[in-house]
Amino acid sequence: MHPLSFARVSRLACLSLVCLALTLVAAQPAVASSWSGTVTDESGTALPGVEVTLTYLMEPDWMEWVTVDEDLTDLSGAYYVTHSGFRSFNEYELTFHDPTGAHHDYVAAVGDPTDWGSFTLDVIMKSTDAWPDTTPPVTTDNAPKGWVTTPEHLNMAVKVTLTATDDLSGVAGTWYRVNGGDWLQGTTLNFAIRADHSADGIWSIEYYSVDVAGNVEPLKGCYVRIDTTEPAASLPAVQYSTGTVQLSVLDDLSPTCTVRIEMLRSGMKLRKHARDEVVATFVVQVPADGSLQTADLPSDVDSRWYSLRATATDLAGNVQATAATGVVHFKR
Ligand SMILES: [Ca+2]
Ligand SMILES: [Ca+2]
Repeated sequence: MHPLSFARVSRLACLSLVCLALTLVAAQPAVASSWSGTVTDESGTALPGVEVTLTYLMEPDWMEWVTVDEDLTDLSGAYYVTHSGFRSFNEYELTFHDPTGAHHDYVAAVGDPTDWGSFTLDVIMKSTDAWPDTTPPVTTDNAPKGWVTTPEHLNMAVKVTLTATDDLSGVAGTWYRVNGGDWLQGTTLNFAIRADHSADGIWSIEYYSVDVAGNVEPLKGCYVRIDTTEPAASLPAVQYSTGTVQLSVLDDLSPTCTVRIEMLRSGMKLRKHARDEVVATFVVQVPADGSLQTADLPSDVDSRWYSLRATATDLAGNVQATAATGVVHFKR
């Protein structure tokens, strides 16, 4: 046997390192989720031949449910479904269908991308003969109760999840529509929030669910209100007053705004080197449609010139960043 040359040993060593690296890459576990368990009837008897389907509500086409894996339960009622890849989905569901029709379909709304790993889910499928189901499902929403504003939510989305439950036959599906549009089937709605304010608005959501027995839930509803735009108060440059000031406020979504008005002892008759000094502050609630409004001045201010600063706050809590300014000559 020939002794190995140094060059050949080096080449073999390099090759071994490459093989080792490839092995390490191959051994790296793919990002995957899997669900397994058994399907039985109410008496605990295994149900073979049940169709198990794993579906994802995909992004960016988040209206579309996509089947990613299917399995049939074996003789012991066991199933296994899995998915590998990235977390490019919003929500997933496991559905169980008994093709013999002897048992109600079962839908497990099992979660969102934060769930990632191996899960066990044992399912009891109820007999279609057991009880007549005359009660519709109950659906709830998790829409935010108040306004969604800037800045902490910018460039994100408000996600509303509809959760339906049904005691007997199980939920067959949930439908919703936004602002009276087309009815769509699904349980997840996303409302964008954009830094350029282009997604501001008020959306009304109507929804209902139907159970496997065909009972239809009465319509329910909720709102998503997104306002990332600050209101704008404005003042006439110069006004003469015997007890009131005029102002106007504009906001796209709030019908009224709160305006804080400061009166400063300065303005057109400002003494040289005198500093602005706030002598009175008052708050008024006015329509935010841009129309000219009149507010009473505090009763205890002296007759003289004042600078005015007005800052509006809309119903969502957005505050005008740059105060409106003007001057007023007040004389009783
Ligand atoms: Ca029912
Ligand atoms: Ca606003």
